[in-house]
Amino acid sequence: MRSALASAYLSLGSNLGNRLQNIKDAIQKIEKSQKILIKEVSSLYETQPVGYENQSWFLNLVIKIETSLDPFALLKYLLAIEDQMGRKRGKKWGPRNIDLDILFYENQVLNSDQLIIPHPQMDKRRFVLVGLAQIAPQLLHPVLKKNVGELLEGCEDNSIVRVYSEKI
Ligand code: PH2
Ligand code: MG
Ligand code: MG
Repeated sequence: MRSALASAYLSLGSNLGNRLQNIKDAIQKIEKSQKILIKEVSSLYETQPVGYENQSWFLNLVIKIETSLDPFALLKYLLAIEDQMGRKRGKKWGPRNIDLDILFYENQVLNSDQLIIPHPQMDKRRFVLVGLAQIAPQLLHPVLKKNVGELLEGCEDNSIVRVYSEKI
């Protein structure tokens, strides 16, 4: 018997180098895994940097996946893609050619040194919530007990998020 697949949502971002190609390459590498299926892809957004403002604008999108990997194995796979793509780890919240973050994994709540799920900043980041609300407005945040649409409505981050292309 095949074991059940888990649904998860990932945030992809890039603000260094060829941003569009970086996002495309990352999606291709994610798709290559036998253990991950991409189910939905949001529009691609161009977004004002949040946290550390003195850097280039990002391209961001959100994808829904199904996977047989547990959260830690998924994280390991995503970090390996970042490494393969030559990601240099510099300033926290600073420029990066590719960033692959786990937003949700089923309705699991996980607090470890390596990985926090749901992503601890997601409700404070318009660039995450806009893409996520596009593909999963009803999805419930298991800690905040609000759905993604409600989180977006209540989001105090007013940084600019504009559609860059409807389809990647
Ligand atoms: N990522 C960060 C910090 N700030 N701002 C935008 N607009 N998009 C990002 O992906 C982003 C950010 C750290 O991961
Ligand atoms: Mg990040
Ligand atoms: Mg990251």
